[in-house]
Amino acid sequence: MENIIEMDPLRWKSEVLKKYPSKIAKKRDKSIVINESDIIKPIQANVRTIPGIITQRGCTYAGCKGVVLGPTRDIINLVHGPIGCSFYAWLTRRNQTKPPTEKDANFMTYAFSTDMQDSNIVFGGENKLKQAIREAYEIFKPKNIGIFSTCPVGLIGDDVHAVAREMKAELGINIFAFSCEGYKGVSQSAGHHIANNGIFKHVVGLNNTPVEGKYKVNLLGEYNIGGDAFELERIFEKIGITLISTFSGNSTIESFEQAHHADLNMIMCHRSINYLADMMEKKYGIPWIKVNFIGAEATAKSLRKIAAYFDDQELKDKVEEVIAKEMVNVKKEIEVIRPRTEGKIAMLFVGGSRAHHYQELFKELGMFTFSAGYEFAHRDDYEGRRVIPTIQVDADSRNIEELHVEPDPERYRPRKTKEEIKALEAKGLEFSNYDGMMAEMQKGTLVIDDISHYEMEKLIEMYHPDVFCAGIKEKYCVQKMGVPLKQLHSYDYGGPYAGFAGAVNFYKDIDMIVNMSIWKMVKAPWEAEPVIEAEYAF
Ligand code: CFM
Repeated sequence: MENIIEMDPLRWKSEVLKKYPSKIAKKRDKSIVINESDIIKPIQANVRTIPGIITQRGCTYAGCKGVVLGPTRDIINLVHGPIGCSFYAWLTRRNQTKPPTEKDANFMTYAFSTDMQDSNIVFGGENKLKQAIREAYEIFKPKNIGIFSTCPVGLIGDDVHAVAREMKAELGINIFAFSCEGYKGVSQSAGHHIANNGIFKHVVGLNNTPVEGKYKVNLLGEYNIGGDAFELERIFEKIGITLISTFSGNSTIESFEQAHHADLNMIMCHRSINYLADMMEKKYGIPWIKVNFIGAEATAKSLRKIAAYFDDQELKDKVEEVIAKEMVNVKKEIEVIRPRTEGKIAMLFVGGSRAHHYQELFKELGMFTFSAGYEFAHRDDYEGRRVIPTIQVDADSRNIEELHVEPDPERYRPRKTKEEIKALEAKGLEFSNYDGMMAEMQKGTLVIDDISHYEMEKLIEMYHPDVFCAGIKEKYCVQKMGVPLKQLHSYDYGGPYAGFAGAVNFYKDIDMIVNMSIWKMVKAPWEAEPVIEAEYAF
């Protein structure tokens, strides 16, 4: 493992801040933390991006339409707005889906848009939206239509919710709308929250037909990028766990309607979906636990948590049996690969949970994550949920509706008694908690929220990591500096990386990436040619 003292994160930080105008330096200072691990330091997160720093972030519409509802196949996700918003959200996130038969609804391959024009902006777009809904219904006969607002919709004041109500009555199918205008929050994170509220209000609980199964669960915050959900479904099936719904990888609205029958909610990506878990607990009495299926060891640990929760010997035995079987191949592969990846350095800058979860896989490869950060996560994703009561509510977060949820008079059913919960907690099972990323990172590592392009360049210049993980916007800039970039949003068309089979895929891909000799031949501009640097002096 690297000697972190020698890596001198303090020098990196002061060099970076020195370059900024003082006001910006002051602001960035709070978002760059040298980790302590034993004491968790506060980090500034979920605040407005500084214009011009070249953020990695996306918009609120992206978080609502693309991220949370995007992977659900039996709904027409109709974008109310200019065509670009729809075109650039058209399957670019690479989530996959598998309808059971060819006859089952799957609208994911389409892009639906009202294609707003200047005249709609001036005279209003509600009629065009109604027409689009009627047209979509006539052609596809969907059972559900979701309407997604883009920036101009909020600016001109189209009432998408009234249109949804009217069209729902006219067509007799479920139609609901999201006020998820791109500017609604400081990032896609606001869109997650808006999507959670909408699904909770308009979908969850609609179907009361009982669901068969001994161990009934929902998986929240798994989006089937690169087929991750398929691998997890395979594992659950082997064990005999009934997965009612996944929010929202390989999912259907139909399955969300029955989600309230589950006895346990598991949260994978805490950032994007914790609201739904909280609301389902309040309304229906379903407890939630944090899980992570990225990493073979992490997968085993999460499976054991499920078994501990149900506290059933048969399930515990089955879980152990499956882990033992699956680990045979994992161990065989990692033993060969690890000597080649051991001690190498990784950096991870991804949206809101992968920058944490993927550190598990790098650990298994013997690699060291020296720097990591989220694009848009909140302080709780860094520091743990205990800081939630202390997070300042600002104008931007106040903008997002907080639903008031009460126990359902007929359907609220505590899944465990208070005593049972206490006994499980005494055995180490944690409920409604997430400790965040910082607690798991080493002392002296660099945690950076909403990293700027300049900071990214500086990381590469000073540390030359063996692999940099981010997305397509960063990929080619980083690679031109001689450092391979692994996309952790789209997986560069690889994957799955979740579960046991996924871990092995990841080991192999990273082995190839960090040991490819081509990178030694690429020189960054500052290595290849002399650079003249100048500074203003006031
Ligand atoms: Fe959750 Fe995601 Fe992520 Fe995310 Fe995303 Fe994504 Fe992501 Mo891209 S829901 S926070 S908004 S794990 S699309 S599947 S990869 S930034 S780290």
